[in-house]
Amino acid sequence: MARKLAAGNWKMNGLKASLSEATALAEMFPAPKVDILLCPPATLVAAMAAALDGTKVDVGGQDCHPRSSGAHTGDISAEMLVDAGCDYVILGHSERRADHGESNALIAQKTIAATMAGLAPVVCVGETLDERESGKTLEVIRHQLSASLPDAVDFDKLVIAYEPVWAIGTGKIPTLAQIAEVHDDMRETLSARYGDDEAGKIPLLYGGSVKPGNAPEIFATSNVDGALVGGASLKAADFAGIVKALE
Ligand code: G2H
Repeated sequence: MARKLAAGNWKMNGLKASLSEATALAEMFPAPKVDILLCPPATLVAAMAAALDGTKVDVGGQDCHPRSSGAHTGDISAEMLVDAGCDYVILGHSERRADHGESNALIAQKTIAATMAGLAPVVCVGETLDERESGKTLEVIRHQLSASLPDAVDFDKLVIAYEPVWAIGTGKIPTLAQIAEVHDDMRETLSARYGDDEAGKIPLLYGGSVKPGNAPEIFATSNVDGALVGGASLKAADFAGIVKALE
């Protein structure tokens, strides 16, 4: 049985003042029944980790470099995220695949780097609208899973997030049947590669326009173990509604 995880992705939003939303969230969940994660922009990672130290809300980065150190201007390594207080890192988000040309092979290297540093990688996959409309969704997701994940992963830490690109920040979400179809197929694909026991431990998150109002039905869908939430994770009150729906 996979653990349940409510993960917030603040993307390029949030200044120091926003840390009060993170601490307010932690105060609302002193003993949560599910795992809670916030991934702020890099400038806030260390400050948020310090502010949430001793609480039940974990902190993660939104990306890491595949190497541990070196001449890579503007980049951050998995070791640096650990040093700043992170437990997780989001990898291969569709915005990084699109904005930074990240390939499946690069994401696999980053997943290895994160795993070796002791971070829990949240590896994102998802089809575009064109791919969905041409009936290629499952083929695309299977390929992304196959090529973005290394053979050696830590099954107690690895998390997968399914985020249809066309549902991100648009207010549109797939039907529950479409979410179930992809999540069931992801579980089968992971089982075929890693074995039923190991694949069964991997939380499969849905992401894309998750809100407190639609969270309960999404969490009741087959093989959905949580959510990766963008816009609705910025305010503690909104994100708390999603966490409660998962509990
Ligand atoms: C999808 C999601 C967070 P939003 O990217 O990863 O964003 O919830 O704003 O659609």
